[in-house]
Amino acid sequence: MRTVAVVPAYNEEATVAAVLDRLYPLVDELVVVDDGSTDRTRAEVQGWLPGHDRAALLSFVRNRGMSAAYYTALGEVRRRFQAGELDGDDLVLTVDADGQHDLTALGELCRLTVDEGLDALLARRDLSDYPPYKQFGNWVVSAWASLWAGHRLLDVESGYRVFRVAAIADALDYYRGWRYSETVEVAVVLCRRGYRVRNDVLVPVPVFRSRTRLSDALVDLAVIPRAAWGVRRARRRRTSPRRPASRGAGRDALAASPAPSAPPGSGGGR
Ligand SMILES: Nc1nc2c(ncn2[C@@H]2O[C@H](COP(=O)(O)OP(=O)(O)OP(=O)(O)O)[C@@H](O)[C@H]2O)c(=O)[nH]1
Ligand SMILES: [Mg+2]
Repeated sequence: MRTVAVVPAYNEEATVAAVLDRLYPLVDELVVVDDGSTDRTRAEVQGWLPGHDRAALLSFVRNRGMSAAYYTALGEVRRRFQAGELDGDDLVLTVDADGQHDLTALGELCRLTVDEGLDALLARRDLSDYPPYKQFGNWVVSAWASLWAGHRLLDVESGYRVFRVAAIADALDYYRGWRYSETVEVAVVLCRRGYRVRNDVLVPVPVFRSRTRLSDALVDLAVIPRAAWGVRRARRRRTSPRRPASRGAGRDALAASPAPSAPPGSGGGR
């Protein structure tokens, strides 16, 4: 089982190299996505890369948002999975570049994912030291997401996550994400697709830093129903006898492919 870490970074010159230093020994591969940073983030990563041959840097010329950074890196994971370079049971880990995620918990998160046969473990950040408005916002978004996911989610905005490769590759067909919405969309999509998701494992948060705004929470609230409906619409299309043979053929081929991307409960899961 391989582990591939994805680290989106936007203007994180102060912390990114230290995060990569700590993360590198814990994983098999590491991909940093520099999201068009305007500070020295890219230079920091480029300076760090020599001697770390299991790591790679993807760079955007201009800032495209956290969701685009994730989508690009995870799309590459899906491509490698489809090419047979990664196994469906390999793990993808996502970690912020700002030092907000306590990496001493990473081994335990991976162990739980494997031992419990989970498709995704979204670590629940201990936000008790965060301001009340931030905790309340997180609670509202998580409660709203739970409603649409049909599964209790306790910190749906968490970017500290472990995914089984086959599950995340499948989920990419159902969302794209905008600004910060990738985290909430992928959680809802995975639950609606019937994957085994946990979001209750509490991890400490070593540093307080928050750049998200009220408008980001509003975007998240708006896209959650869209993510749930996207899964439902795709299911309908796939079962509809009136669907023209050529429409959506590529996606159908992926969903109909045997075991790896089929969710549990549909007959092809682990
Ligand atoms: N803010 C921001 N972060 C980005 C962007 N693109 C990539 N990132 C990275 O995405 C990760 C998450 O961003 P944060 O701003 O920490 O967001 P968060 O941790 O979900 O939210 P908070 O709990 O408010 O900190 C960090 O590693 C960022 O560097 C972007 O366009 N804006
Ligand atoms: Mg963060």
